[in-house]
Amino acid sequence: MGILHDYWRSSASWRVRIALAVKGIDWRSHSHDLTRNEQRDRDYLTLNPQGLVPSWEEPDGWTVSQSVAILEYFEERFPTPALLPVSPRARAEVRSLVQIIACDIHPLNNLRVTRHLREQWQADDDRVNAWVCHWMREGFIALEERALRQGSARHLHGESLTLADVCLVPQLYNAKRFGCSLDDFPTLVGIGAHLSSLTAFASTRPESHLDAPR
Ligand SMILES: N[C@@H](CCC(=O)N[C@@H](CS)C(=O)NCC(=O)O)C(=O)O
Repeated sequence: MGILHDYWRSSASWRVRIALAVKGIDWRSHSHDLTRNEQRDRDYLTLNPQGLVPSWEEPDGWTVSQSVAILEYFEERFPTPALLPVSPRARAEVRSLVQIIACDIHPLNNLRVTRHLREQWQADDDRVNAWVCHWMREGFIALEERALRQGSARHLHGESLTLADVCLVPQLYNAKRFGCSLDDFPTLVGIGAHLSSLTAFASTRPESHLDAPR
């Protein structure tokens, strides 16, 4: 059985948990408490020198980090049900949506970035939240427009579930967590509501994680 090194509230880890559920892959969690900096423990750094979750570890010890690399690996190794469309153009479009979230929104709002803002630049909670919501908004403006243009009320791309949806829901969760307004993003909110009702999303949500505080 594979091991997902994760943390209950990590949105990058949640992406992977959703894909595991969609594809019916057996796994267990090894949780690293980010509030206690356990992602920087020596043992974990030997697995992932970057000291971030998630990482995916297979029974023979082979390990890969970076949520999108893990998602793409699952796609190749367990192709059905597919989370990428068939045509090269559609695949590129889905990957473009994924990268808006995974490359251009999430990294700017990550714990190590917000910690740096606090420690090096004396940002208080209000300033940190303003920073987070600014970058969230920038990305969501583009995603909302893309969602409107393609016209589905249930998915970020086309009429079936894709990696773009897998990345969207955890990012919307982050927006709510930081108190960022979603008023200007009704299409994204609607898509998020539909997706959140699906078992693969509902069963893997942060609050359902075994290590979430009760
Ligand atoms: N690009 C990475 C981002 C991973 C990442 O930033 N993970 C966060 C949790 S969502 C983390 O481990 N933060 C710990 C820290 O910033 O020290 C991925 O997609 O896996």
